[in-house]
Amino acid sequence: MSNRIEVRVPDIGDFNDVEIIEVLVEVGQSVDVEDSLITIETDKAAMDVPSPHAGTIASIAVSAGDKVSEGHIILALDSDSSAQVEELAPTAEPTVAVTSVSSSEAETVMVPSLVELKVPVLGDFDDVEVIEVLIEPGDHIELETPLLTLETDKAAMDIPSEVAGVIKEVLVNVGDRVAAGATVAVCESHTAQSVDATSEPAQVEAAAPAPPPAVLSEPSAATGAAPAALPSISESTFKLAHASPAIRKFARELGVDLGRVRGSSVKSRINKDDVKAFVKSVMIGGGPTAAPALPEVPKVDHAKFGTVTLEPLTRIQKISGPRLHASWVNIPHVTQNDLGDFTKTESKRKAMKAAAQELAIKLTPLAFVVRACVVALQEFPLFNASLSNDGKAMVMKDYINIGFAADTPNGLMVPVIHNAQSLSVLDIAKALGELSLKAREGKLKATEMQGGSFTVSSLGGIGGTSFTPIVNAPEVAILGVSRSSMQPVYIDGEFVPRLMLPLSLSYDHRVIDGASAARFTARLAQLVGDVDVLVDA
Ligand code: CAO
Repeated sequence: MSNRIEVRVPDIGDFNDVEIIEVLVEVGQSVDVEDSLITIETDKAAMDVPSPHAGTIASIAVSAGDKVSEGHIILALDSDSSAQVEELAPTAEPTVAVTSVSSSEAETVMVPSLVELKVPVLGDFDDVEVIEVLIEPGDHIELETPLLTLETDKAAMDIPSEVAGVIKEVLVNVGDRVAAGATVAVCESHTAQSVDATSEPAQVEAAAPAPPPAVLSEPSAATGAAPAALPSISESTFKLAHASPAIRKFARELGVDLGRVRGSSVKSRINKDDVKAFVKSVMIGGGPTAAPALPEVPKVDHAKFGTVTLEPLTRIQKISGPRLHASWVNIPHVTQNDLGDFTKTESKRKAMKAAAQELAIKLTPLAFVVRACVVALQEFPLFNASLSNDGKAMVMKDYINIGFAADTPNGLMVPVIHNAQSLSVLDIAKALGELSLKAREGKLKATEMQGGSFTVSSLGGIGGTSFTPIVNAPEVAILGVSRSSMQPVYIDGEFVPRLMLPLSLSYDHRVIDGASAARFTARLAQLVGDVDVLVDA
């Protein structure tokens, strides 16, 4: 004989007459504990009713479209031991989903127990940093629900739960370091146990249904607007997004392209709230985190047209590429071009060059340009500022830290000259030489590439007449310098030969308007020729 169990609608909060939108099982089907039986929908959310026992579906008492309330019989289930069907009134205990009665001596009940959730063996790693805690007390978790994200120097990994249940206590915080075996949380889990049916009836509990999912369509319902479609996932940008495996899975479930989501956690890592905020902003018709869908670049099988070889990107290219791309797609760029009369400054540079060389300093035009930028930035502090993370304010800085693009065998690097406001042209030239040497040798420290407030990209040693540098976000402006050349300039009624230096200022048009940029660039053009200010200041 089998043990027949009647499965009823569990406590579903304040809802009555809730519609069944899907019956997920059929007669004769085998189910495991926690397998979903039906999906019901309230006006706030859809939720699945899980099976409290393993067994075979004997009969189904409901159909899609039926309205049910707590205690309503859903179906009968034959579990392994002998039994007879007996209908029971719904229990008052909130988490009771089903009661079972057996004519035999023993019956199976779900008994709660506290389980310590521990960090598993982490391969070669121990003492690993917790970068995200994904659970909190009261959370209902399933088998494999991610609990934490850990980050080694090689990768981020999620620690999944080995049991289903309810989190009672969380024992770690972001920033803690853990090793294999460390207890991270305590979970109340329910395990099947045989009890004597002749003894006092045991409190029979099954896990309550999972909490309702976030009601993502609510905003559009509230505004009355038709929900917008989420842009499709671009695998190339999704792959590059800074997010843990759990968040990637969550994003895939919702169809969210992580490449478009702005991360608000440490190091701009994307968390669950960022994904929800992105969906919300798309649903209500766009917002700061919603970007229009980018068309995909066509994928071509180049080998079809001849022999090809693959050369992997360098580590620096892998880092700088996504950053440049992020700046390019997030910042509305405008480039303002101007020419500075560099004639007098070049004469001065030549005059100073030998003395500088004795100090082992290579004095190039760039040092004068950087010095001119410092003076201009002191006069126009907005160009030295950043937009705050929430996009609601400008972060004004009392320091001027000039980054400069350096071409190295491994790719583009941007060392930073800190506190350039207190450096002379010679000091700047010395810093340029030392930092670019370190960059080429791959010896820059992280701190020597951080904290920039304005960037200069000079291609003057190579050539060109102008170019569009990409703003080094979160900075708001960048100066491109091209090669100076002798040009006829009309002064006091006649053309005279002058050494003209091309300047190209790209700026973030969200925070800098065109007139300000033209004034800043014009002032800079004036300053690069004002040798007295540059050298004596
Ligand atoms: N006009 C004319 N000549 C210039 C010049 C300019 N604007 N800028 C530099 N020069 C000359 C220098 O005087 C030097 O000539 P001498 O050896 O005869 O004195 C020569 O060009 C080479 O200069 P340099 O490149 O060694 O030194 P620098 O200070 O100008 O630049 C650095 C240093 C690190 C910025 C440079 O080596 C570099 O890497 N540039 C590339 C930056 C880059 O890649 N930008 C693009 C970023 S976006 O992809």
